[in-house]
Amino acid sequence: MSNFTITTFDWVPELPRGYVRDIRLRWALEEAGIPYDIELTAFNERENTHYLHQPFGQVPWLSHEDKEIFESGAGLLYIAEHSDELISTENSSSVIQWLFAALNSVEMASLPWTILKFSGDTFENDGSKAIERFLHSRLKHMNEYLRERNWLTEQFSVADIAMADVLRLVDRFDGLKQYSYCRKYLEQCVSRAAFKKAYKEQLELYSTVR
Ligand SMILES: N[C@@H](CCC(=O)N[C@@H](CS)C(=O)NCC(=O)O)C(=O)O
Repeated sequence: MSNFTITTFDWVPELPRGYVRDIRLRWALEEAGIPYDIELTAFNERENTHYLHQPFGQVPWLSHEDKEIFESGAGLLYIAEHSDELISTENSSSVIQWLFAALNSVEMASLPWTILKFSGDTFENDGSKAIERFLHSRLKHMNEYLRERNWLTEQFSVADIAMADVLRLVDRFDGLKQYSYCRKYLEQCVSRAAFKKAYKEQLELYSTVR
């Protein structure tokens, strides 16, 4: 099998290091035991060709054989198709629905909140308060769902990779304080060897390249 390649930025500011979404693909490939290469694309001066791979000028994208996939969620599904570890035929619809829930129900609420946090907002105006309420309305239900569960579906899957990565960013800004089951779930996810390796290697990349 020819190698998978993940393309990510050649540099990012300090704050997002460890949180660049290539980590989702690294993590999945590590879980699956599939070898992969990392290629770099310029962060500061995005070349026109970047948009041929990722129409929004973002990262990551995944390349394999004659295929190229942008959107980390699509990349996760593609990797799952090449591994029995990350999606099983009996529960694929359940994994797919939870992968979408991670990106379309939870990350949809968490991302505006983390952008406000990144920018130092103090959550005093009505707009910010509404975004905070939106996030908590999602976390409240996630916490309940995770009360009796180790993983989103019967076994660890790409949906857990997406959900854990979404929750990780919320946790970074202490947003999971009141959600003990979310915290326990996240802890279980990030204590996996595959995550630790993916995380370490992303940090190493940004500490050595410029
Ligand atoms: N929905 C996209 C989001 C990708 C994304 O936000 N990538 C960030 C890095 S984690 C990025 O490229 N940021 C730079 C930018 O938006 O210009 C995915 O999941 O792949």
